[in-house]
Amino acid sequence: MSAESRPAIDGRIAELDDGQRRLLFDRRVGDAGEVADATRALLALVRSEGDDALFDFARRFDGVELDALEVPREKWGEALESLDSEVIDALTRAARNIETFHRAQLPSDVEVEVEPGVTLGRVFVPLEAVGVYAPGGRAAYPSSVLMGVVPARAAGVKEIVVCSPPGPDGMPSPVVLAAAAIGGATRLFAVGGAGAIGALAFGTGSIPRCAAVVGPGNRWVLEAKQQVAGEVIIDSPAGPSEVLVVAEEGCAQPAWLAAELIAQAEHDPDAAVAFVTTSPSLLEAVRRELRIGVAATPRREVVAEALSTRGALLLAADHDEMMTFAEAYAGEHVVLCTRDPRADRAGMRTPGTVFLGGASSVAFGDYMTGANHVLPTAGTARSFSGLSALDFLRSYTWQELTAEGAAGMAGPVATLAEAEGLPGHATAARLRGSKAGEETS
Ligand code: HSO
Ligand code: ZN
Repeated sequence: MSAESRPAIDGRIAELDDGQRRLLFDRRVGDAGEVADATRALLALVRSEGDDALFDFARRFDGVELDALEVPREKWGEALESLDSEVIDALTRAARNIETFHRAQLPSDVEVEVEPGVTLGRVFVPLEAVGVYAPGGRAAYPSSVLMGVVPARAAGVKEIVVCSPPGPDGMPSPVVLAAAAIGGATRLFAVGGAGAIGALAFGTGSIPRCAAVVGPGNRWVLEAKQQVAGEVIIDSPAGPSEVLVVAEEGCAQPAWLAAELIAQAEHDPDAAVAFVTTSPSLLEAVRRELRIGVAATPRREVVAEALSTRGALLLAADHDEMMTFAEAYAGEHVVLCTRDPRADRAGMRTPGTVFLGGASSVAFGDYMTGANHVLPTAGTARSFSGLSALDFLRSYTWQELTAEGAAGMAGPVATLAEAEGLPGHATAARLRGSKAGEETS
């Protein structure tokens, strides 16, 4: 095998050593030590100086002198016109599917009478304003803009604010503008980095304060999101992309399986891609296809680096060992090309998202199926879920007691209140518990 496509790990699961297990299961990258202090200082400036700080950051970090932070509507229109109509059509179709799937997930309100005369409810309401961050440069993925904006719209959020760094012309990239327009964003600002996260979380003279801030970004953006997390909702920590392909003999073509690994590896030299099978001959075939695919891809450097740093080709002793590994891996994307992918899926609790069967490439989900591609990585899928319309809703409860309900509860409530040494509570309950009119006259 050429050095280019050799994965960091290639062998039997049972024979993995401690270092290899750590590489597979501890996939956090970097540590934000020195970034944290710098970010804290930037956020403090946004909080104290608002827009002035943002104009200053544009000068310092983006090298542009901005006249205004907000990008006017006519510029969104110009961006739409500048793009290939096939790109517009594809984005529009993606937005429609995201909307359909996310609307279908909206929770229902609850109303239940827990005791006679005691009725409780829980209602869901959309957040007032939501911020979606879109990175600039090569990471300016219009698909990710849709993944933040459309679910917010599906949840009923009125103000959907996109922030993205200005290019040399003072404008975010046209694909970001177009995706914001197609997705249904309401306002757009040429503001990037930690400054944008602070502006969305705290509000400034021109940027509305948002109750949730989502979207991918570089280390400063991620750190800034962590630092504002106590004040606003943020999406789950999404690091470098990852995929675990789980396959059995005869269930998918080796070239398709290798293509899944290459596709996610091309995102990032830190991407984590792994393949696990019970079949030695399938393993060998995928090894060969990987070699061919890596040699052919224009993004060879990124792919080869990802493979040699965190890539793994693994042989499981049996189906059980294979699925136990998949569960422990807690991958952002899990592809199940097994004899009964639905049954295997039903046994899993830790994936970010699962693709069932050979035709179901992650690429479809990355762009167009309508499921969200903002997903927990680095094993955080054990605790976190992918982005959904739920992230843009909050709920509150309501409680209604009739005279009968109050009469039934007053005694025991007074008992508990007195046991806690809170006589005021006991009185408030007893007053309602006595017969109507007796206490009011
Ligand atoms: N696979 C990425 C999402 C993406 N893919 C955007 C293409 N564009 C999330 O891990
Ligand atoms: Zn992708």
